[in-house]
Amino acid sequence: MLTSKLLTLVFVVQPGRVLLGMKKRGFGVGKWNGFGGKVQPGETIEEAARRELLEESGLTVDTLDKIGNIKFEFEGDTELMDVHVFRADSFNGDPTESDEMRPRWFDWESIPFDQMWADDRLWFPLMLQKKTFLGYFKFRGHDVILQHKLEEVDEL
Ligand code: 8OG
Repeated sequence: MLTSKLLTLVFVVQPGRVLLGMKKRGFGVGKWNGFGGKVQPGETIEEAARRELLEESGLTVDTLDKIGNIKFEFEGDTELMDVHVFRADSFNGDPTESDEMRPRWFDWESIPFDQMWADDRLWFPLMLQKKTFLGYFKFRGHDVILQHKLEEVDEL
């Protein structure tokens, strides 16, 4: 039977550029990604998203928009990762390196997909166009997508 783990993922987006962080340790080390992590007991998903964004990038935001939900299955693993994706179009503070992440702005034209999770190049265009989406990806190891579904939805 599959169990699932709730996670968050936040992208700070400005006209023409997006803030990514280089993951310095743990799951996804060496990849550029948004900011996020596990939802802790007693927290809402949005509270967790704000906490991780602050811990990993030093930023706070006034508004977080729910933009996607992606479920990841890893072959041979019974725990599904249920990732709630948010987007913020304005922020407070200066992006600051943390133990976990080294933040950097990327132009939309030069997003480093070769150094990101393989699924990201499929749904990033939707996220950048503010389209809401549902996704499912089954991985073999951390690089090979065995199966996937991705659909745009009116609301989450
Ligand atoms: O707490 P931890 O850093 O382990 O949380 C993992 C983070 O990685 C969390 O923000 C969710 C995110 N994440 C996955 N899989 C994928 C993926 O395939 N693409 C992207 N962009 N992020 C992912 O767990």
